[in-house]
Amino acid sequence: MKPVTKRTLSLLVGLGLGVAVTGTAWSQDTLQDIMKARGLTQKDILAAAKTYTPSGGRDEYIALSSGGQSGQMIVYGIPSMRILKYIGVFTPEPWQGYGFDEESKAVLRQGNILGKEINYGDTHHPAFSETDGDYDGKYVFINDKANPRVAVIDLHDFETKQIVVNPLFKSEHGGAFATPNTEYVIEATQYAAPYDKKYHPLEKFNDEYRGGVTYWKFNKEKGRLEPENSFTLELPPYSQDLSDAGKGPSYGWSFTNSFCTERYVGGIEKGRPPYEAGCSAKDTDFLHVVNWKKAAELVKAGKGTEINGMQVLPMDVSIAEGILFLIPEPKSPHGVDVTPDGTKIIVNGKLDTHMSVYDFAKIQKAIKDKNFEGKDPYGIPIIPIQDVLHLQLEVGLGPLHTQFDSKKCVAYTSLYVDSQIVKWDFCEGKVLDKISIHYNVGHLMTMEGDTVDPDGKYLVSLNKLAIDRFNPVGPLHPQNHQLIDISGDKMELLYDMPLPLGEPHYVAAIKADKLQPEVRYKSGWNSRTDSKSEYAVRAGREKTERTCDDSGKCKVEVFGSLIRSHITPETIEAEVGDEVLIHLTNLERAEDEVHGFAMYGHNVQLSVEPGKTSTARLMATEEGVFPYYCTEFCSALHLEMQGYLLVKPKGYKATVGEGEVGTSYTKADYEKQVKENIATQAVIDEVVGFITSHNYKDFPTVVGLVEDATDQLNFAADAKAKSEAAAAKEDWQNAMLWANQWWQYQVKTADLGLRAKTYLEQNNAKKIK
Ligand code: RUQ
Ligand code: CUA
Repeated sequence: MKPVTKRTLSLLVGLGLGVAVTGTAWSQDTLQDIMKARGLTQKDILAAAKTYTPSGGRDEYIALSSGGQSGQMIVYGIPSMRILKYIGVFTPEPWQGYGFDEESKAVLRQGNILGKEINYGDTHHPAFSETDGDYDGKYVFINDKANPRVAVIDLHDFETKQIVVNPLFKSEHGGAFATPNTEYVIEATQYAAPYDKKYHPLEKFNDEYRGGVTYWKFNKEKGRLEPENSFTLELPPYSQDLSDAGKGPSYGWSFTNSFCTERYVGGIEKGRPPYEAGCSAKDTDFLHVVNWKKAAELVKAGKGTEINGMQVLPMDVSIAEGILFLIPEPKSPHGVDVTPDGTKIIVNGKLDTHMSVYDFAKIQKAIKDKNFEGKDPYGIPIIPIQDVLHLQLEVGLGPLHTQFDSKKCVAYTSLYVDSQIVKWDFCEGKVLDKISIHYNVGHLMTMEGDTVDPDGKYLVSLNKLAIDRFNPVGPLHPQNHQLIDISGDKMELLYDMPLPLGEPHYVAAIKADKLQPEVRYKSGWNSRTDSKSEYAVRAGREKTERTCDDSGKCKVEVFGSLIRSHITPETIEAEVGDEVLIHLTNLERAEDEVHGFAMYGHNVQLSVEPGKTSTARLMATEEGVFPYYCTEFCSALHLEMQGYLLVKPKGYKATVGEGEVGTSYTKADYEKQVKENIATQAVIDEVVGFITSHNYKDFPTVVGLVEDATDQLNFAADAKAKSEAAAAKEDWQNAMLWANQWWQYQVKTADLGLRAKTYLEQNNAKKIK
């Protein structure tokens, strides 16, 4: 194999040269020159070394970020801060075909509200599924504030699998939070509203408007939320906010804070002071303390009331059964966070400069002793704050959210107004360090920082304002995720990453090795239901059917395939008025090759990853010619991966003869092509010889490539036979075209074979014969 030998040789030479170049290009002088030219300090270089990930390198953590009002999620690596993927969740995402193929539409449309298609979401808080309070790498949940919904994303393929609509709430901010074994995913209301869908005047706010917290039951085996096994705790019309689930000693309990417990109703049009004044008049609001384990048992025992199909535990039941309590918390707090050991609950002041650390054991004692200072207007017992506080500590202006370090008692809190992160000790009540960020930090996140076992190492500050940090791109600025090294005593700012997709509220990071995403689907797979697609097709079994019902309505149904580099079928014929269903299965078995499918004028765009079956549905309302093609540059012949949908007028009778299309070919053309094919076959044989003489079966990637190559080689044999049959009839036109097709398959075989060979060489495959 000459070309390959040459390549291998040049690779070796390249490596040798690489060493030599390393010696000079990065010598002291050169580095200093670059530092000087770019105005970099020693500290900058150190920060760069901590984040720079050489080509091919991997990140230690994978972050899943809310995409804010883009309704998507953002996946990026830490410490490199390289964006890896956007995941369509509540919003159509054409690259992934999300909201364009019928399979994903079925998921997106689960999120319809009042019969209306909702095509965006205001995503806030991603939550990883947990086992024993630690991330297990299986699922991630995300909520939608604008239209109270929760979505499930499966981490085996990073696709959205389910959307559930809260049937009671009209607004929701405090979701999604998982309980320690993902028994439930917690979602709390924000702006109170009546549970029913009727008109109720604002004057009836106290009596007919309600807050609440929903516990969505999660089925871990199926990977789906179960609305029928979920329940909601009815709560007063306070603006419930974030929640956190207890763990360790506080397992079975959850904590939800609130603001606007004044139950203020604005109306500046009527001369009333605005919401912001009326909602922050009191000095304290309420932390809701809920025994969710007992609540679930009560619902099971039939103590709930069904409203809009959901089990609701009325307030009087929760009060009588002793599962719901309130504790005052300083003025309009924001996040509530349970410490990793589950003994303390930390409330962030927002309009108060203090952090309030509550002691769970003291809360339990107060409940046991019935030590209440009174009741709220709905009869919920109020636990006196001074009896359950561990401590309060002044940390700065606008504390919003807290995350934890691997070091015991160490927490980090975002200070929105000060634009700082404060590191502090929640056991002793000491400020340890502060660092300025740019600017207006909302959430912050440490590695696995809300689990029972935080990793420390890095912190990401999610800043709302990126003004002056990046090249200007108009009045709408990106957000700024700043990476901070927290491994030492002092926090060190390492990197600024602009995030140009909505306002990401929260992000959670998981150790990368906990994720084992698949590289391809089982053949003929509906990825949204995670089951075999009824429309899957095997190679050579592609077909198109046109059927009409008694009313004369016709349907064209294509069971087609995609494989380098053609779409089967290459022509689809329909008549005006037909419904056209195009099911496409990607037959590639190697890891990489996704094919797309786009068509003129019909809003069709599929992403068909290896093994996947996707369906495009369209109505042929107009006659015409509609080219379609593959949208991924999948091989050298990708541009030729094309075809036509021909929509004929109704009852169209062919009047034009078949005719000759394109160029004519001669016997000489055919013979020239055959000669080339024979030479190509020699190359293939050599590559095959190399692969089969090595232990390629030990490499799943290579096995996939070999399977795909074998497919192509079989297609080549078929085309060869057709070309020879045509040549026997001296039909040089078809003989030449089929000979060329035979060569196309050979090229694809060779391409796959060479990739397999390179892989074997790079991974030190052993010679076996
Ligand atoms: S919130 S910036 Cu939507 Cu989590 Cu606090
Ligand atoms: Cu498939 Cu381009």
